[in-house]
Amino acid sequence: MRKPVVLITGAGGEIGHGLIDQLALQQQRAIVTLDVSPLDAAIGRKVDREITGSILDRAVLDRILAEYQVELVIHLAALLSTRSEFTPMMAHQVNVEGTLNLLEFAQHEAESHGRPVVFIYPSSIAAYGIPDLATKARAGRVTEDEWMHPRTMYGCNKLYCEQLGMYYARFYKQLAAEPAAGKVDFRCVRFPGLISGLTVPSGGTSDYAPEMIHAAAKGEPYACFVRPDTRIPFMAMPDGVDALLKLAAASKANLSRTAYNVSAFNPSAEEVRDVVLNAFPDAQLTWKTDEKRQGIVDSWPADVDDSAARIDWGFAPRYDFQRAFSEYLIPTIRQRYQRG
Ligand code: AKB
Repeated sequence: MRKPVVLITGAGGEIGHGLIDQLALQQQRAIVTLDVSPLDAAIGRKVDREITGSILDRAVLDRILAEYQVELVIHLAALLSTRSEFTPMMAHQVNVEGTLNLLEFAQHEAESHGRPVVFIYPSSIAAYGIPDLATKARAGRVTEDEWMHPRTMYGCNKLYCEQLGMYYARFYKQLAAEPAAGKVDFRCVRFPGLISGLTVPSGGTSDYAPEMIHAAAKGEPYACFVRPDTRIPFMAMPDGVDALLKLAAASKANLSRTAYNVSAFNPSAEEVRDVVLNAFPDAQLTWKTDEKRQGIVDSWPADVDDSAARIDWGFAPRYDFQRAFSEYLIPTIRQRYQRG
């Protein structure tokens, strides 16, 4: 008898750390993880099975299909926006072909055990593309169906995979003799910049905010690569993890869409620097704009309308800007570096 599980891909990444902690506390399903790198021991010991392998390796997915009854897929494996700009073909392979492999996997799992598989997919504000700063200012709080003209490979990947997920959920093999759609219950959040106290940021263009905090806590100088007036939406990682779990547990009847905006606060880069300096007065935080990365962040919205998530499945972030820093980020990151 195959044991029901939740499969987490990219489990060793920034979201995975907090997610595994929460899933282990919930104890609703056994936890199986798939990542190209071994997990940190702190989270590895909380999972039931840790598989080191690639989402591009279909033989690995076939083995998981044979061994487990996967009821929930949380697909975190991805190359983020900055890294994807340096390796666009690899980004397409991992972000798109890897996601397609997982959607096929979920389809076969659902066909095998006869119940839909909930597929949770973290998209991003990178799916948006606003042409210039004047338009960004006029656009204000962007809804899910506006400005979907991404300017990065990562944003293109995320937007296309949102559409792929909807295809599997609603139209998969629509010309077949037997209906095959509806077995993958695809659900997606468009994350803002996520800031974690537990992990060091890697490869994102929104990473200037967490990089600032980590550098200040380590006593290292940091030159912020965006202008002081740069403004995009952010969220503390615990709220990001809670959003994924809340969407996964939501009744499908309440979901009016497959992709939802979520956000919590949208400070300027200067406001982030001010709150970090307040916590670390000796921090050496300067400005050195990288015009190319600035262009990416300027194409992302200053804020998003997340009312659909709040209405449909009760999204409600715990941390506003001040609390995110005073109660979570500063104490967690300070402790991280005091431990050494
Ligand atoms: C990135 O910067 O690439 C990510 C994102 C905004 O999705 N953090």
